[in-house]
Amino acid sequence: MVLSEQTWRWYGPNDPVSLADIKQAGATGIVTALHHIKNGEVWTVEEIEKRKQIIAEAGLTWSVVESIPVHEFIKTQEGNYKEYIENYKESIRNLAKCGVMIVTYNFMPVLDWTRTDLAFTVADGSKALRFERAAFLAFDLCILKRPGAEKEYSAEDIAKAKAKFESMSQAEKDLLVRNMIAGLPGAEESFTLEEFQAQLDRYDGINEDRLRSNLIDFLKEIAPVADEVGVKLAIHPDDPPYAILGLPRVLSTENDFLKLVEAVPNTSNGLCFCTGSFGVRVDNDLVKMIRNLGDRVNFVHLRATQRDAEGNFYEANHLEGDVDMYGVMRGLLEIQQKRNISIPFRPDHGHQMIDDLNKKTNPGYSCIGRLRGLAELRGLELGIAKTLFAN
Ligand code: DNO
Repeated sequence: MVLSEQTWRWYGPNDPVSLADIKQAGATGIVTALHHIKNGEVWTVEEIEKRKQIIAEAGLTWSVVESIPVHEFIKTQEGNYKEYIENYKESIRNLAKCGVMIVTYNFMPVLDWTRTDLAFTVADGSKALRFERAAFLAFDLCILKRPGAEKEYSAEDIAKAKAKFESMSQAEKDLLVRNMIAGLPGAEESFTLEEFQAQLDRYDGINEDRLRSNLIDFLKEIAPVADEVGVKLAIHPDDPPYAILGLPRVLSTENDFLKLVEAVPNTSNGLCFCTGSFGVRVDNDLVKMIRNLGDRVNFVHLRATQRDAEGNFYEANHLEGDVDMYGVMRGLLEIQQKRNISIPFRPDHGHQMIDDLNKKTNPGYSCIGRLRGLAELRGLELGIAKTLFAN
């Protein structure tokens, strides 16, 4: 019987959640990145070894990189992007030399994940991350005032944006701007409003097809290197999984991923199956997806989102919300038996709760909420595994 490797995202030595805490949470693998190295530069063997050592001293293993960021110039194919691709290959080779064999990345233009509210109080008093569509519209139409944005929305949406904007205090508006563009944990960039608009402008003339073909070009370069050294790649889906702010998106559905595999069939070309990101779309059937894409799933993020009819969603407890976590876990277990390998998962995000409510934490990455998530997910996995695949 093959079970998942249970991992935990750690932001490095400055993370308020320590390696000792993670050990007590029961995870064995660490998911981390060298955030101090500038986006686009090579991760040297020396720097990788240093980090690996710190993790090993705590009795843990660096199992997954999340993420080597993809430089914006690679996404738009401008400037010295070829040099950045060469650097990326070098980082992959160096990680392999150190035995760190799974590399997560994403290809979302400008922003990594996006939320409007980082402290949404749910019924039990804990705090969750939330995407409120009206606030998002207010940001786009009334704060950023993105040129041409009104043409992309219905009259109803525009009215919604105005009503929301007018109901907000200055402090609430400032907070919304910060949440949107100041960089959530793991995002490598943060911007002022002017810088942000300038970044959006770089994508003028880059539609979905063009972005996809740039991604395929990038993969055609890095996948053969990853194949050669035995590294598995794991692209993270778009979060939220649809176009925002006039920017194209290319990894929001099963079909999006299949297009990548068709263009770049290399064995290293794989997916980070994130239930929280994919799960925001009603048309993404997660249980079907994990079964269909299972051969290419190299890493898994488990969390549940709760949608409503207005296009809002918040992050529910791991076993609640719209995600059929039982079905996904069962699918994950089946592919692990079939492939006879242990696939790492991590409890993705968690509510800020109990003592963490009084601490300064990384949004989504406080300790106790993820501890609850890991415990629930681990129990779910073991329960299904013992029932279906005992011995
Ligand atoms: C959010 C995360 C993202 C993700 C990156 C992968 O919590 O899931 O930051 O790590 O998009 O490159």
